[in-house]
Amino acid sequence: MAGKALIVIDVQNDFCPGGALGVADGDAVVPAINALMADFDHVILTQDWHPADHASFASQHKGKAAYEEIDMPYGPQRLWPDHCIQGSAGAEFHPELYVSSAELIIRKGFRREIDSYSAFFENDHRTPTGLAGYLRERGITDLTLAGLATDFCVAFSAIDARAQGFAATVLLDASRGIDVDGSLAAMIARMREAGVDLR
Ligand code: VGL
Ligand code: ZN
Repeated sequence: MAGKALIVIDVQNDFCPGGALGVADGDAVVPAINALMADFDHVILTQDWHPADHASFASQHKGKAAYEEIDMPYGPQRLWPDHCIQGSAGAEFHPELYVSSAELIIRKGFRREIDSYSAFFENDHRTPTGLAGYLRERGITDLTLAGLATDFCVAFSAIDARAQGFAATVLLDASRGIDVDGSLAAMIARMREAGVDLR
């Protein structure tokens, strides 16, 4: 198991029911993910971590509403309700998640002008988070991903994992999607094309 890591994506209060960007049934992933942790030598968490004036927030764009898509210098960007603001209760991990099992917590989306869905690259698909280097240096080759949301941060992380040469499995039962404009089906198809093992 030395070469295998569990990557837990954004299991934070704001993505759980009642949160600012609550994913339906999002909190249901917590017991499944906690149980999985014991099977892995490496557990890594990601944490969406935005400044209060982040450019992915609809509130920063006059006349735009949440869930609309706009063009940013780095490409299309969907707009969201304000969520996962640095230091806020909404940005904290779900209180029942076994956070202490994690050897690394990777924060993303902390630069005002660019969003970051993937655990590997910001949304320009070029600026690395450092995760690939961390995994390579530690001899980790096989990734299992689960968390929130299936069709955004989980999917982009899994697709980038494949592009970076890692084996990637996504556990759909331990993930939940947002599903805006058919995004869940579209991203499941894109993951499959990228060689992600969907279970
Ligand atoms: C996410 C939308 C905005 C996610 C993060 O974790 O999937 N989705 N920020
Ligand atoms: Zn976000």
